Amino acid sequence: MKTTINDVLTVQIPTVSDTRGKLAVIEKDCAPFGIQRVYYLYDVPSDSYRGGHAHKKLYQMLIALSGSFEVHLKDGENERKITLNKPDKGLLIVPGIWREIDNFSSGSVCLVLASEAYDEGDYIRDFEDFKLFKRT
Ligand code: T46
Repeated sequence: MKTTINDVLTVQIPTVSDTRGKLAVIEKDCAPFGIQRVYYLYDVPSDSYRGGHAHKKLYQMLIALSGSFEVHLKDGENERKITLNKPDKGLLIVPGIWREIDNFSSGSVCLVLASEAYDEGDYIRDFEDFKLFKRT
């Protein structure tokens, strides 16, 4: 699969702001895939390590609803680290990208919008298998 870390985009989530606070809206221009699933990580210990896998078909958008964490991306050739720390910033991760998530701040919440229902068969959880997948 030919996707690279340069295909991973940081997206500005449109936000309506007034004296009562802020309201962020995600519609299809912002998350350019049909959202089939929403889940979130919370109560994450600061030394926790999550991810450590890639997906074959799944598109996802990660949002730091609260606090911050780091997302380490690999495409088999290059690496990139992105810190998510704003609820109006989404990270659009395309299929075929290895991700590891760590350095969670206290109370952080990672919201994930996903293009498919949960399917363990879509995961590549071994990095050597991932490198093989990228060569095909
Ligand atoms: C990703 C990062 C950001 C389910 O039963 N349904 C689900 O929708 C998901 C996502 C997970 N699970 C089960 C599978 C495992 O037994 O929950 C357990 C923990 O899943 P996992 O170890 O994959 O969790 P993370 O935080 O390492 O990864 C998750 C997503 O799986 C993954 O797609 O990109 O969050």
